[in-house]
Amino acid sequence: MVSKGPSYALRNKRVWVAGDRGLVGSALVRRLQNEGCEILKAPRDSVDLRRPDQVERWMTDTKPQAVFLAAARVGGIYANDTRPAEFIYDNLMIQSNVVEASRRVGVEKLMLLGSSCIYPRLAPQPIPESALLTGPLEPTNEWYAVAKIAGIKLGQAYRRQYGCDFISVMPTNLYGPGDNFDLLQSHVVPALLVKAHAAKRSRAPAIEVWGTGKVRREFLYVDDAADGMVYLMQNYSDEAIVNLGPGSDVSIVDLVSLICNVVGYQGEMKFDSSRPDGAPRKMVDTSFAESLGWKAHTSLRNGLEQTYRWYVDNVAPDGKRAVA
Ligand code: GFB
Repeated sequence: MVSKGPSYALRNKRVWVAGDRGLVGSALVRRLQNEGCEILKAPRDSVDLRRPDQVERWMTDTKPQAVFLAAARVGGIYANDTRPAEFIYDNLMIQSNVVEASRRVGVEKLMLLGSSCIYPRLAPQPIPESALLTGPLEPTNEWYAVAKIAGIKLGQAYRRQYGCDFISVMPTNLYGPGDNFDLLQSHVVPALLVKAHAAKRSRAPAIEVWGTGKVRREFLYVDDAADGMVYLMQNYSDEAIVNLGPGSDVSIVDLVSLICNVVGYQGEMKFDSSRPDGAPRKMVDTSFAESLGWKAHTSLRNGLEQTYRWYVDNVAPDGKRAVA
């Protein structure tokens, strides 16, 4: 039986969002604005989270009481597959340094962020938290997954040996404002928004879609993810990991159709089967998070519309920022 643990209010606390400029970190900063806490952000030029001395100095100086570890080396299927050393080394170092320094400076509560790719490639669907370490990983992201599994185990070990209140959440594929729209680094949602937008502007007859388009993914809007993380930080305290997702998935073909509809592009899809598909499916079982009192609420269409608007306003070469 998992205990819910006492409520941990963030009000008036010093809360460090590690990775505040990333997709998840920036959403956490937006969400935490409602909690009446002091949000700490580490300066990028002087705090390299891969360096233990720099992390410990920053935490000793700033004394955070709560930490969201949203900093990570992340990327889509191509980036994961082609830069395995960075994905395993950077993530192992960032997690180890922040977890150990959190123990040393007496952080009251810390949340580690994992990913649904920690589960076996052929896990039962929807994937329960108990599927962790029950089978082989998806090869295109095993380096990242191994690092994230080590992060989970690190948090659990510190809870057992030192009594640290460290918890871990496993979100599904995330998307939203602040995402990375570089085609060689990005995940499928930002990549297809960029491609559909460019094809619409140039009146191209088709856009390129990697793989077969038959695999399925579950997409969680990043502001929902941040809401779930803040909720669990305040209401959950135990060793077991917690899945976060909207509770439904979609094939890549259907996702791309929806993206084209949101962008207003009416051309064809051209599938590049020389590119990998990755895992056939990875939809998580969210019943544990629901039993703790949290549920996502943004529909995929609504989330894509908001993400597209943000892309046009902030990143697109022909967008407002470029014009201003
Ligand atoms: O989002 P994505 O890169 O990550 O790819 P994964 C999802 C699916 O979309 C794959 C297909 O089947 C891709 O082949 N896809 C189609 C595309 N067109 C494109 C495109 O233009 N760009 C991209 N990126 N994909 C990641 C992991 O896997 O999921 C990470 O590599 C992380 O470790 C993340 O866990 C959540 O879902 O396949």
